[in-house]
Amino acid sequence: PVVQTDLAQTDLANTPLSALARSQSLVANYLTHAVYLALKDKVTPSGSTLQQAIQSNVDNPDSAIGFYAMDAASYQIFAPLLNPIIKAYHGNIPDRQSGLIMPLDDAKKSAWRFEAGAESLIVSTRIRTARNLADFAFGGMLMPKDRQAVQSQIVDALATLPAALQGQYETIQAMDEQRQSALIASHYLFKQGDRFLASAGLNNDWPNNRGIFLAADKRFLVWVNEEDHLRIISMQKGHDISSVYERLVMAFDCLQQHLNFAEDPRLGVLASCPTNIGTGIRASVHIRLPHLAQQGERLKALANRYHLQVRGQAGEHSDNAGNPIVDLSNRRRLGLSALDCINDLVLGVNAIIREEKRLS
Ligand code: ADP
Ligand code: CIR
Repeated sequence: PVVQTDLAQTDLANTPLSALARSQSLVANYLTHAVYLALKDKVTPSGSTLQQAIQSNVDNPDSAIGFYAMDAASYQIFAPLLNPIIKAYHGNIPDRQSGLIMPLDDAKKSAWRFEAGAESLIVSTRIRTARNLADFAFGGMLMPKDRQAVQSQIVDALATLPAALQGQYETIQAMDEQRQSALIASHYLFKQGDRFLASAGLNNDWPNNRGIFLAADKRFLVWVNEEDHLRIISMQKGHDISSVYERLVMAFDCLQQHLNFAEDPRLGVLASCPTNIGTGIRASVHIRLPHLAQQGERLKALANRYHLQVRGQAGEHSDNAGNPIVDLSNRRRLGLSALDCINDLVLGVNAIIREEKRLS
């Protein structure tokens, strides 16, 4: 149940924060009067404040979470607000986050089997992990010169990838519009941030110093300076999730030798959005569900039971009305290993496939 923030009853009702009284986000739920007073004058190393971190929620009362961290230190400084949000989203905060990205063992490999019939339902499989460089502000507070430095460090690291993963880095600025829309439509490239990201500062100086690295076979990608400094992505058509994961491990092992990622012993990798901390892993399938996709609430309830999230085929917050293909992904990323995140996906997708078959 949602406990409404008590801000509306106070003399803070005239601040922009009063907007939260109309929101059912996790921020609105946990930003009590006392927590607000304790945090309102704090300033983080990048110069950001609570006001900036929750601006996306103030502008967008329909936020589910409502918080964007502007730097790694925000996770300590705003802990009285963030800790309950993190627990509510991920389920717990571990004493230690381990197993960020690890090799796939044979036991897991054989456990990662999709239900019979998956081959005709699963269109494609993708695993991404989010990372930020420890020595810079996160995207919402990144100044143009620093965004450029982030991009150039990442491009240098990409040059060291093994031959099988080599490809090209393209800036969005250098792309013509046609190529940009074609890459977005084929699910490779990110679009300009939506209203949630815009209010968090993540579209500042768009599209400068943003881009995408695409391996020659288009099965390995890195997004630069989208919501996080890096989104490291492995994807391919079909449902061979072990191959998708093994490719991600190969790329990650190389990149982590050249880049210093923001991490916390308990919270794991740190990200702009608190939903992406821990392992940063979102493993997803695009899956054709002719029956369940038409029964949104039923699909969502089933997905919830298996710790999965349902998105539209064009990504988060996309309108998917009438589309039989949905995006299913693991919801929890903190307090479980990368392998466990993917286990969540496999178990949940199998249950959903069984239900879809029952309905057909
Ligand atoms: P994120 O980058 O956080 O994972 P989005 O939901 O914005 O989040 O998705 C980004 C892009 O990745 C979108 O174009 C989406 O369609 C694409 N995508 C996600 N999962 C898959 C998948 N399994 N197969 C193909 N494309 C995918
Ligand atoms: C929100 O609060 O709704 C947006 N800032 C997006 C949150 C991230 N989405 C998610 O659930 N993984």
